[in-house]
Amino acid sequence: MKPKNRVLFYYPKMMENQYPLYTPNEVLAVGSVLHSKGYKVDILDQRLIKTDVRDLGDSRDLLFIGISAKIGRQSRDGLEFAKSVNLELPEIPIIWGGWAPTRHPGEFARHPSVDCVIAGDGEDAILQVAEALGSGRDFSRVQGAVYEDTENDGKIIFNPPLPVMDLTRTPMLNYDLVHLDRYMDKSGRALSYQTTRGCGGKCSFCCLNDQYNHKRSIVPRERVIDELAFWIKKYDIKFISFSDSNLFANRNRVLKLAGEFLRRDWKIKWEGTGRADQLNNYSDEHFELLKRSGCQWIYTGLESGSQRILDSIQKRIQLDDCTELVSRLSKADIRLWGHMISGFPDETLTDLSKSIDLALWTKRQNPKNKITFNIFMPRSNDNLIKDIRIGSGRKFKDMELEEMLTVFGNARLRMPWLSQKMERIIKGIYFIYLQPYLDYIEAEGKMDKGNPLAVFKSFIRRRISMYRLDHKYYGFPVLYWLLRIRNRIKPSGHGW
Ligand code: B12
Ligand code: SF4
Repeated sequence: MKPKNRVLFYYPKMMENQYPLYTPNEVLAVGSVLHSKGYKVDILDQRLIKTDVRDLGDSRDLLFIGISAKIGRQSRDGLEFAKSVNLELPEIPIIWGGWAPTRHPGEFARHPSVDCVIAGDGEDAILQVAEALGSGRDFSRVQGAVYEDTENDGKIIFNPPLPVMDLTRTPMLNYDLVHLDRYMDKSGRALSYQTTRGCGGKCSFCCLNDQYNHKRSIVPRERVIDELAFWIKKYDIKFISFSDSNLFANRNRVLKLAGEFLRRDWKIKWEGTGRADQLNNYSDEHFELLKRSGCQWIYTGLESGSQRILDSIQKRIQLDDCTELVSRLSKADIRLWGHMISGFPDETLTDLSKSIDLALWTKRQNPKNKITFNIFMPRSNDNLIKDIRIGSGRKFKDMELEEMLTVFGNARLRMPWLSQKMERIIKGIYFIYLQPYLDYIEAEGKMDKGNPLAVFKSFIRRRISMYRLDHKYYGFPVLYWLLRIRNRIKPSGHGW
């Protein structure tokens, strides 16, 4: 019998109708390593085509299936697929990797649809997995592997952890492994590219440092340019989404990259993420250079409009840094995409009001700016997480993996570190009031088209949202109650 040398990576869906859609770099990173060593690699991106296990065809040459997942919907979708593989192709091992299994390795490893978890950067481990399975060995020599020892009462084995990957050692991402034509932004064909890992920040709510231990790993600048040049030419790429958590940390490096985009006359658009304090070290001329080189969006964690909260989450940023950045980017005509979080343990109504004011102010500075408002979730090693529950259900610490995964983004999530009133207000703002108001500022009057009943409903919802947020009045939450009742009768994605 021929040795099995095909590996299939399954990249689950994250949300409905995701757009723009960027390349699944998580599986491309590990797939490219295997491909460079002669394995045949297939990538099934569920955001493009929904795959049923029966579509997999002949599985005789299939060594294993790899699934990548972030917390929430992606993990849930991945598990559904893994269960169907278990039923139809029980002999195929399923290996999990990515941020969700990395943060909850024991819980994943205990699940019957998980044969092994790779916790951490997967480039080295994936080869060790392929070699182990190819030669009939178990995972005991795979660094970073977490798995159930079936011969030892199902004990979970945690192999020694993986170091942060040295990005000078990784092979070039092989975008030929996906259909690049299908990854699009408004400007055209798009790819996602990571030039660094890690961040250097110390924000208490962020899981990045648990993973990278404050270390950064960097792809040499010359290599970034060579690789981008190769793919831009090959596929006529029009948009690059840099997926570094902190692209703008090293100003000289970024300015040199932007200068090179201009010198080579690539005519691309691009976006990246940075911290407000570091971005303010760029001069207006620097912003102008970034704009000319195609910089369209800068993402930043504004987190809160309250200095007290910024201090308590160790953001190590002054509120003035955030407002200064918003003003300067508006002047430079670079759009800002601010991420904000609400529901921190010591957050008061006054802090929350300041955040809403900052969100609305940011939007008014440039209506094309975007604000994403998130609800605070404790990190998996945080004591707060143990006691959270959904409705009157079990505590997080007693939940099995599948139940645990329903917690994220669920309106029925109980947040015991907040008063009931504060929890209701935050959910009302997150699920009902803020988005229609922000959209309205962007579209200012152009929104009312289509079905008259839908127009009327959205008009009412918007008016109520605007009244509440402008007057900071959250009493008598009729919409909130109505949504809860409706979702009890007809459950929606957000739970309620
Ligand atoms: C870009 C990005 C996105 C993009 C999606 C990327 C895409 N392909 O389209 C968008 C914006 C859509 C997104 C969405 C979300 N994201 Co996001 N995202 C990122 C970001 C910035 C980069 C990811 C990336 O491209 N990495 C590049 C690859 C090469 O590296 P990697 O992901 O670390 O993968 C390595 C290992 O994890 C491992 N690995 C990965 N998959 C597999 C599979 C196998 C089989 C193996 C063996 C190994 C393995 O090997 C890889 C190479 O070493 C990261 C932060 C970061 N810097 O990593 C956050 C991050 C992953 N996202 C995060 C979060 C929270 C989310 C959301 C849940 C946010 C939200 N509230 O909705 C959603 C997910 C929606 C859902 N429920 O499914 C968290 C993860 C938290 C967690 N514990 O899962 C991160 C870490 C940000 C943070 N600091 O909190 N995200
Ligand atoms: S600056 Fe951003 S990526 Fe860095 S630790 Fe803080 S939240 Fe995480």
